[in-house]
Amino acid sequence: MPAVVLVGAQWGDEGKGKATDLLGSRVDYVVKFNGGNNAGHTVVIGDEKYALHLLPSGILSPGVVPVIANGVVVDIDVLFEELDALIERGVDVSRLLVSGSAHVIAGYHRTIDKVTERFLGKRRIGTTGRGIGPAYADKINRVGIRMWDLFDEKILAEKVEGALDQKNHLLVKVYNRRAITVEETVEELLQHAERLKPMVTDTSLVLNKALDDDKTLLFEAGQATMLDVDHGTYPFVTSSSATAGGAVTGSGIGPTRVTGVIGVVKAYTTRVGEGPFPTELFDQWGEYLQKTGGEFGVTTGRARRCGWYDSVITRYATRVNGLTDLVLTKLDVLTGIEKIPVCVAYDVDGVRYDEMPTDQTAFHHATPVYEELDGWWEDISQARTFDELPVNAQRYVHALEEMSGTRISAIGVGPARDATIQVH
Ligand code: 2SA
Ligand code: GDP
Ligand code: MG
Repeated sequence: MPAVVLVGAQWGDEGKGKATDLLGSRVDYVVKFNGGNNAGHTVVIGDEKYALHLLPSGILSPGVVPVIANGVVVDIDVLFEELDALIERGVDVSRLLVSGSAHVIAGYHRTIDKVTERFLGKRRIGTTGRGIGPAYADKINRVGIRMWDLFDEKILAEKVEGALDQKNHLLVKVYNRRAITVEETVEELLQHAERLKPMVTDTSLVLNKALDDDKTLLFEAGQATMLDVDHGTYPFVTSSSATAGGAVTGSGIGPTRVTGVIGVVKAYTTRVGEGPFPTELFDQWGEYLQKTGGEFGVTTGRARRCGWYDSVITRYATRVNGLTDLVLTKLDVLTGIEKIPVCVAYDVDGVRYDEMPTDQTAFHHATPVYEELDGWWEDISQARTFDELPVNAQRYVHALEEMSGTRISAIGVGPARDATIQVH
């Protein structure tokens, strides 16, 4: 009964969508346990390219049961937009299950997300503007709306009233916006309630039964370790638990049932949104990685910030997630660079740090200590075994493996499903 968690080891967009899709043929359930439609996962199957946001990437694998678990925040309009777009492309989405305990993103969450960012000015987080933070804030503040609430109009109206109480005060008095009415929100939320009803269930019960029946489960994280609300670069993080522990609270399975944790890591580093990033490049190499790697946000289209590989981050991700394996992606993007710098430690005001400083002031002051590895010139996009990689590419992989302390079990050499080298 394997239950494997797949997480991003950096700041997101490591290629979790592709990795999930690859494992899709071997699993029975793919579970999204955190975040919402802030995520952007790209899956390339033959000539077809899919960009998934709210739906788990496993929805593209025939026979897999995709699950949106309790830890997710759901924008119902987006859910149906995404489902309809997939149906139009011939994808069978009929097995989707949604947790009744998942929280709802309402129009007021999107509004508050946007006005807060504007209000913060240069202290802004650089959110995706999808209402994620305000929806989680309501959850923690115990004024959230859950899926179950949509099926009792009286309860829903009461809860919406409670949720709007303080928000309207803030919107009108602080942000100079109009008040949002209970009626318009209830109407918005009930729009798809009937269509939603058959999908909504106790997904914790479903998943535990599946484990009892020896089914295989894959838990697909949105965002990544460095964006985790506890373990990331707070406050420049998302509002959910994007690390492996989040799979447990976010789905209602016990920690003893998790059998493996895969970290997905890019052969270099990217970040979208604000916040510290020690290996960020501001020269032609940053531009080179951005262009060659096609580094643009899948949800917002924003250009991603780019930098060299940072092994301090991967060591940290190994530790806080308990990683058992790494999937290294985008190795092909590094082809043609004579010397590839890799960050092995930080210098913080003259002091060397081999481990991640969790004191954010120190992290903001961290400058990378680089080691240079020899590059390769051969096109590696057609390599399908480790031996087919040029010696220097093999050395690069082994060096990363050693620095992170986790074995690299697969290597991505292109966006397509088959552009992958299985190592273990
Ligand atoms: P939010 O909207 O509250 O979750 O934003 C908070 C921070 O989390 C970052 N974040 C992301 N970082 C990388 N990729 C994400 N998904 C999209 C993608 C992003 C896009 O796949 O490209 O299209 O811009 C994602 N989602 C959230 C965000 O940038 C903030 O730093
Ligand atoms: P996710 O959020 O972690 O699922 O990643 P994204 O889909 O946001 O971004 C990863 C991007 O890299 C997508 O455009 C993928 O198609 C692409 N990709 C994934 N693996 C590889 C790889 O090994 N090589 C190349 N060149 N592209 C890859
Ligand atoms: Mg992404």
